[in-house]
Amino acid sequence: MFDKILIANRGEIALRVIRACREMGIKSVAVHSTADADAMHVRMADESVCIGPAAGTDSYLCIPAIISACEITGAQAIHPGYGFLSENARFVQIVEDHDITFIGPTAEHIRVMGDKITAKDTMKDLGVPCVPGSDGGVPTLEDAKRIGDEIGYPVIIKATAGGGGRGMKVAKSADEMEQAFMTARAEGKAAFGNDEVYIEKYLTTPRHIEIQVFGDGKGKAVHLGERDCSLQRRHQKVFEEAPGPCITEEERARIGKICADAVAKINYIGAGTIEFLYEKGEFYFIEMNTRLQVEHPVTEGIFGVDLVREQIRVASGLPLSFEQDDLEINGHAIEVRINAERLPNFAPCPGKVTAYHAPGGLGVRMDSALYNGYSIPPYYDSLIGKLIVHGRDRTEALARLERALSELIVDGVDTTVPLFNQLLAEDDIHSGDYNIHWLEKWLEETYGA
Ligand code: MV4
Repeated sequence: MFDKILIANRGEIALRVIRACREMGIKSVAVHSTADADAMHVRMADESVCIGPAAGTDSYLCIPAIISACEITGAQAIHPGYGFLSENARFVQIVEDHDITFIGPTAEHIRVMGDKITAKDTMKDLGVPCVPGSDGGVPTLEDAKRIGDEIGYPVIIKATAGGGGRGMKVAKSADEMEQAFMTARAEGKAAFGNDEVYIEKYLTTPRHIEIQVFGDGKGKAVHLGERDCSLQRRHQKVFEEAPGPCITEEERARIGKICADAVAKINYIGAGTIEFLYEKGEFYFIEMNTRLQVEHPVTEGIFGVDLVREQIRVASGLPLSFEQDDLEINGHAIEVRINAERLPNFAPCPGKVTAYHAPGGLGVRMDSALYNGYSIPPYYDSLIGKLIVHGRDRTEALARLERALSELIVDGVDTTVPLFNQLLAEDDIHSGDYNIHWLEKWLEETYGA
């Protein structure tokens, strides 16, 4: 086992990893920008190193500075958290070339899953159900039109290097194909330097269901059920839950086994998430994320496992601490993302937090790096906390969420908390009757366009 791990991240996820390290008797090294000198992750780690100026590109994304911090402190492994360098295959290769262990998948798996066409090809070969569409890239407009006629409209054109909804265009009919195809290509080129696109049947009202998988890198893997992350605004998740309100035990077992078998077969190591669209009882693979996700705590809540601990274990060569048959779902968990943003436009709202009080009590977990008097810097993501509640069933979890939100105090900045109070008054939220378009429609009806 490692005796020192460097965390190449900030905020609540850096704390999350430091906590796992401390419970495992592993020393932690925080890295930080000049803007984060007073950040909680710096205070909570055993050691810290300043790696550059405020801008993320000059600090948390600066590979040479992070490698140097590892060498100076003698850290044997790097945990990347989410975002920043967590899915950067070149970074992983450099880390390994310096005889440092990357706590996550191999550079090759990150590369394969980072390109959506090779990801889909790989998953299809492994027996994972995919959205019907082009087999691979679509080089010309003529090809695109032929495929559109074959699979039937509406279709969606996606940039292979895309993500977060960028480089994605819907064509409702053949006469929209030229515009959609050209725009998707141009956006892929502009945003990612890659104009390769592929085409899928456009599913009109799916839910976003993602399966948590975990591999030991030696041909063994398990699944930890699904999360429903359909409540999103502009591809930013705001509310996530596990288990999915519409998924049966049989469906979970079936799709879960398909996913676990798939990642076992490629000797996948560490945490991964296989994303699906779910419509009319069918799962359709869209993408795989090769990192620990923001919403991992809802899975931890219902299975009672520490996913970061397992990441560290498998990275050091140990087996997972459980097998598939040991895993059993206990109750229901919900996470809401608390962002320093002003409603209704979700405009970032950095600034000084004049008062902070975290909720507590049975079934309440608050993952946040806030403290009284902390100044939220304007340079990074606006996520300032995740409130995760657990109950014996969904009804209890929703009541607990409402109760915990009533205890939370964040003064001095605007947050997304009022949004959650309003959502908790909606029948569709209580019945679980929502899809990927529900929140944007609701925001439009509630606040106007
Ligand atoms: C789709 C789709 C409908 N049909 N693919 C959006 C981000 C990217 N990860 C995939 N996305 C979608 N792919 C097909 N074939 C609808 C979306 C989509 C979406 C997916 C998940 C969660 C929220 C979404 C919001 C808009 C569109």
